[in-house]
Amino acid sequence: PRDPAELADALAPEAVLDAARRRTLALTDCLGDDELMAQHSPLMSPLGWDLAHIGNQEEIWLVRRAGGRPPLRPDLDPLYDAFRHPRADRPALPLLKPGPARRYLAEVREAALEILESTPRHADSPDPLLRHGFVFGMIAQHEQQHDETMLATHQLRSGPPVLDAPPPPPAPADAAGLPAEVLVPGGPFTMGTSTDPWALDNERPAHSVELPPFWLDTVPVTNAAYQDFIDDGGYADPRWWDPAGWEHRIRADLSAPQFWQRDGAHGSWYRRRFGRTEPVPPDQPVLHVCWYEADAYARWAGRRLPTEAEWEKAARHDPATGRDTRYPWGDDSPEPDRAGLGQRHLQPAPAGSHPAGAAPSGARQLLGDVWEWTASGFTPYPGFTAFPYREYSEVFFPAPGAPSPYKVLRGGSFATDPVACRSTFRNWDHPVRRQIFAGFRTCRDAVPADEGRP
Ligand code: AVJ
Ligand code: FE
Repeated sequence: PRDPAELADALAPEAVLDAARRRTLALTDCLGDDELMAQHSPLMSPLGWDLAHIGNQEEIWLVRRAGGRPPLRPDLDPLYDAFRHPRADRPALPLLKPGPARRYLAEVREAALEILESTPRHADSPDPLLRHGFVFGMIAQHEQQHDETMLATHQLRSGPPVLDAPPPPPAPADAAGLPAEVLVPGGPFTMGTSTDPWALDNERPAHSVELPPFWLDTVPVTNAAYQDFIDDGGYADPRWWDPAGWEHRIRADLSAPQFWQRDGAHGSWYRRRFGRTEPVPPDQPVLHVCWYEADAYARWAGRRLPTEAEWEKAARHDPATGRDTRYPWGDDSPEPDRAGLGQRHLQPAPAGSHPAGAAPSGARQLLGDVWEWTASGFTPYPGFTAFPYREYSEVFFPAPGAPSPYKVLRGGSFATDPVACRSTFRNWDHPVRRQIFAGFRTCRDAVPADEGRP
């Protein structure tokens, strides 16, 4: 649906809150208490911290703010405030053990559902938090975002596997014959949104952006293509690297995507995935590369990363109708045949999958499978206002005119839930980060003679 009210109805707060909770429990019920309270990487919280933080945010926003009820556990606020304690310090805090944390989440959820039932959520509600049920959608998205983070923690964990999911279907028959790149015609499009009922503050407001035409990879860069970069000495040649990226590549001794290992100096590549070692599938999008690696690959290929605006235009603008839609394929919801989302598979689908989710240009997999690094830093749109809390986005923006220390990622991954994914959604991370489920695609400027070509 296009109409914000219809969309808000379709989004169904109770169903998305319930789906988030089922995922949260699946990611935490599979481990014992010691493992839940251990830190598997200094970059990540113990899973038990994420668990209670999810409940604490829900208490703050749904029980106290939306419901106007007195606090259930005000003593937990400082423990689960992400800004008060760096991740590395969290294991030493007097955190709730998993049993009490699960009971706390259930108690908060019971209250939240009562509040949901008794709270009017119409479009002209005097409280902007309640309009179209925004705050319920915000909390469902928050829980799903942590579920993706928790899945990244699982990937970093060592020890026997505890998660399993069926493999994605093989690539469709036409995948091998797709053109390498598609043309995105020049002209204006609407970036961001002022009407999407559950869009977060950094996606707002809508504004027109004019772009020259460009050619975009039809699919994300694959493991096979990335191996060509490795085999061609890409990691040994500073010409391809951003100067800060080269310094990082030396210091961190990068030589392949994270979790890859080779069978001898010239043997086949294997990867570790949720506790199992398997051959690297050549036709899947490359995963677990940092921004510097993506940027170096693009330069080696004679191309560049798309800007955030280019990515969004490719993912929502239809030149035939002039409309800017919620998803690459239009405004209908992300069914499984359109996008690899929601942790249904614990790996990306092969490049060229999901023809039903193609963009008007023919580009595939803009949504789902792997987050895509863009060339852009994370900065506010013109007219940005923090809503409802500064710590979601605003504190990550640089001072006006200063460069951002973060790079924007777009499109979501196999680990992202549909409720937390749309063509306007913005994610960001440090350019050195590799544990997130990120890959990339490349692009190049079109020359005027290209316009009008298919
Ligand atoms: C938007 C994914 C960068 O995980 O740091 C979770 C989402 N914000 N709790 C993050 C978030 C507050 C955020 N990212
Ligand atoms: Fe959070």
